[in-house]
Amino acid sequence: MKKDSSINDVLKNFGIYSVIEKYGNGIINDTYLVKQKEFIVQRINTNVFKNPDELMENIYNVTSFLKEKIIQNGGDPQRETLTVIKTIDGKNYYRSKTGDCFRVYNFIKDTKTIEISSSAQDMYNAGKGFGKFVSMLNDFPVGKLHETIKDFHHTPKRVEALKNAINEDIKDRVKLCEDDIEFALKTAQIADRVTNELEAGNLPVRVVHNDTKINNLLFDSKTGEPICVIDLDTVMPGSLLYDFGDALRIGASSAPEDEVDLDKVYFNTDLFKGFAKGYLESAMDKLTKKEVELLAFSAKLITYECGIRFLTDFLNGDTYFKTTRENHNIDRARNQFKIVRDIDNKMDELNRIIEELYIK
Ligand code: ADP
Ligand code: GN1
Ligand code: MG
Repeated sequence: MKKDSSINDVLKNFGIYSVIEKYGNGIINDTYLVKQKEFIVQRINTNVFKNPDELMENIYNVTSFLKEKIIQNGGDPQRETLTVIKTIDGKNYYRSKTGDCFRVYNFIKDTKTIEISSSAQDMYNAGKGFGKFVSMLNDFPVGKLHETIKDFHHTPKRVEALKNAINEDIKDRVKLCEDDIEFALKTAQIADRVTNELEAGNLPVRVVHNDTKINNLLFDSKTGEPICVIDLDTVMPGSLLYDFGDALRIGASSAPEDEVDLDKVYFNTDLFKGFAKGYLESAMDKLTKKEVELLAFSAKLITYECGIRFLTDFLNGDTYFKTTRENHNIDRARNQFKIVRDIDNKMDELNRIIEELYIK
């Protein structure tokens, strides 16, 4: 399925006859807006998500669970979580003859996404949104979830993948990024901190989102209040620290993750504080002492992890993340490493902010 026009044929399988256009800025799935009736249709990236049945079962179960919670809280279940539109034969997604997989959600109206945050108030709202999400899923049965991407946030395994890419050097690109590789390998000593604590049972395994990029949250376009957490492909068992850190990776950055002018790239402690305040207000009662202790560190860890994922993809020939220019992935990696360095310089201040916000 290459042409957007053929999306109309796909939509007939959902009983939808309408006009479509490309939508949003995601870099994994292909997202379309269905006009008039207002649906979102997405081609699932099956290179990334190998088992669409399990993936969609997760999303269906999680959104059904959230809908009940939202109703109990007096909210709007059509607006505050995604609604999976079934195919005319009752399936969670449609597989075309060529093997492409498509799903349809209700389009959530009067909302906006934030690509790069500029105010502590936006980040406070983001923190509330993601904090509420983890809080509402606190009693979702973890064992019911499939692992849609194995070891997604297992940072030490991401380091191993980087080392393999360096050794294989299939695109002869190691010579283009020796300094970046040196930084990545030197910093790898932080990689196992969270996985070790999880394995030792010192951190709880929870149902978490795992991809809390700030544009995976819809905000009310008028009030700026957080409305709906989207992009649920990676909802899996994991640590809440992954969500906290990942939201700050872009959310508290002064620039987009592919900004090449590194003088413009730094970690904004006011944005961090805004997010932490909102997150703790929504989820404080669920957090353990150990989790709180590692909140600031998690921003560094996940930014490092994302940086080495971009670097690995660059070395492997840009096969995972969508790229729109030469060197896109190495630019992203350098940007992330700049943030890692800056977080490191500001770590004492970040920990102090958390201490002040956390009410024991
Ligand atoms: P990707 O995995 O590629 O990031 P997303 O699921 O995040 O895909 O969707 C990409 C973008 O499409 C989002 O950032 C958001 O702007 C928009 N979007 C996705 N689902 C909806 C929805 N149900 N209602 C409104 N906008 C949506
Ligand atoms: C991808 O799907 P999207 O665009 O929200 C990626 C995240 C990365 C992010 C980097 C499934 O997020 O893990 O942090 O890009 N998602 C997947 O921008 O790999
Ligand atoms: Mg997304």
